[in-house]
Amino acid sequence: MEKNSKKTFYITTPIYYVNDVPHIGHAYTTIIADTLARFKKLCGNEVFFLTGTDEHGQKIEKSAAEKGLSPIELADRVVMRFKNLWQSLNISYDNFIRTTAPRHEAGVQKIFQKLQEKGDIYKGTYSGYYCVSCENFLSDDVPLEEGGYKICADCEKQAGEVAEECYFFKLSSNQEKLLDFYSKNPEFVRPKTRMNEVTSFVKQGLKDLSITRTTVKWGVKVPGDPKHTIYVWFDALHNYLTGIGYDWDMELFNKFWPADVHLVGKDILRFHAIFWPAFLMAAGFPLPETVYGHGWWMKDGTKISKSRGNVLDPDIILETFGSDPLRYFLLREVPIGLDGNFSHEGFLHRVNSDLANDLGNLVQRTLTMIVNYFNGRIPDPDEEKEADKKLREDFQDIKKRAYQHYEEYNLNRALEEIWVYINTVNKYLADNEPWLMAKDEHKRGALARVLFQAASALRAITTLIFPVMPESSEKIWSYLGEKSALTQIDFNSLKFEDYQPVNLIQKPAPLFPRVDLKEFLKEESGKKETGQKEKKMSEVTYEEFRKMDFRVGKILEAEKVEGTKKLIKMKIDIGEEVRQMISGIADTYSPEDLIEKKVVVIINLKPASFGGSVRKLCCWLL
Ligand code: ME8
Repeated sequence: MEKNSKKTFYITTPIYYVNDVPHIGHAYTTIIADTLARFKKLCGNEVFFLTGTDEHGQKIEKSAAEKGLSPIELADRVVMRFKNLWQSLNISYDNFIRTTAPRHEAGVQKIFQKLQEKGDIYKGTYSGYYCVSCENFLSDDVPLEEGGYKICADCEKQAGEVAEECYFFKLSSNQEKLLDFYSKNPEFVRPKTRMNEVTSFVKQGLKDLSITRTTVKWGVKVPGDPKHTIYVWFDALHNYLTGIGYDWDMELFNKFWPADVHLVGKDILRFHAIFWPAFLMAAGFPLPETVYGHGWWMKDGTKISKSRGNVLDPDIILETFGSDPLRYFLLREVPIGLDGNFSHEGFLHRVNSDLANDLGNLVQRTLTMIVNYFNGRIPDPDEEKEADKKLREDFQDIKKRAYQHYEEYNLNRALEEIWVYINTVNKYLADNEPWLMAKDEHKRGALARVLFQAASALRAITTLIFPVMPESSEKIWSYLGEKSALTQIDFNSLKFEDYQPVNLIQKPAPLFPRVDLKEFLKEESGKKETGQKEKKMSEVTYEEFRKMDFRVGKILEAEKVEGTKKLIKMKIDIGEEVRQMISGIADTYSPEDLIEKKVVVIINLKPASFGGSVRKLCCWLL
């Protein structure tokens, strides 16, 4: 889509709730968005990729209280977990929006006021049933249970009755406009099957929507009537405007809005396909191109979710495999519109067969042979033969098909096609047997030809897989002796023939080590058990307690310890001296958040093996 005559592409993920830590489901949406953003960049688009966190509302208020924290303390902690996970997964977002950011809050208030002035918002009284877990009002036709509550169809939790004064948004008056818009823009909701779901819901009739609460304190205040807080979905959906500059950088905003695609799970499609365009129409904004509702990852037939208590922690997989195998698996295993079942067996099967065997072997043997037989630089190859020509021509064909699949968000199909080609190249090597050619002095030219073809194919493949597997692609790219950054390549003009025989090839390190299922499961359950044991702390005697020398200190400096995931090094003023200490808290705090904070420190803890005068720190932030 071209906006303001520039080729821009604006993609968003949902902003995730901060009531609990991220899981595979959140990782999935964000990986899809990252892959599409990277692909669009390779195709020469100017891309803006927005993600973030949804931090207001009753659900967060309640979770924070249960944990003995203020809502913002809980949000700060969980935001770090999200940001760390995105870093581990190589997520290349352009902005991370938090709904507690003042400029977001100001933008939401401005739009609220605008709608009020236009008469799209009015005051009334709401009474009905509210699901805190989904932050959603239940429709009247949901049956009332004996205990005086209703059951939310989405999360199967109890929804209690609420009756309070509130402001309503005139959703009902948008019904015909929405239906008209859907019929003129059949691509607005994708995959297509979900469009029917949305239209039939709207056709059943839309009631006005309560968009403020007086019993929820944790939220954006209604301008001029601060006893009301703005309904969390009204607040959250507007992140797609405030995250791209609305009300603080209108040039940026006008450049990228409307969004090309809001990527969401099918659980929140209705909020995005009904409420969101209605809010936008009322406020006079152009509407987004597409809302894509992807399927769910399930475990043993049940949706993976915090409320169902069956979440999978991506960190355990990431520690063993790094980011690319997880990115590859999630995108390769199922079409994004459908549900998928996550199993470790399925994951390891893919990693071992597609990555270690097919791609890993191709990289290893091609590059190792070039290093072993030609000291890393391929001499003048012989003239192309029929099989070489076919390998080259097949690539153009695969590239065209992969492009089409990426464009249509058929990521599993794109990978499937690319893997067919990877195996064509593996077969080309097996047919030509360069390892036998290497034994014959008269076949140096032929050997150079075959390895040159294989290296050219590998370079081309690397570009095709880059959006999905950025880390491995960049490694292969540098082993191939490429000087320019892979991100500088233009997908559309990429050719098989672009490879230069002058490059100096390096011997590759294994990219995807094979992992045995039994060993992995043993290791994984070990990690889980350790986590559980850590929670059940052993008791200390009074004598032991008395030995500890507690002091209150102030953090003067803080920085992440390079090469570690969790460690932060700090200088702490404890009165009589300034101590250097280390603590494994980087997944909860960022160094800049720690400066000037007060901490309780045990100053006589035995120094751990961090060297020098740095001690491990046992501390509690005050
Ligand atoms: O709904 N499979 O936040 P949330 C696939 N704050 N994707 C999954 C998934 C699963 N099992 N579980 C979660 C919210 N997701 C609101 C959004 S946007 C203005 C506000 C992904 O933390 C999927 O994208 O509950 C789903 O829509 C989202 O996480 C829900 O995240």
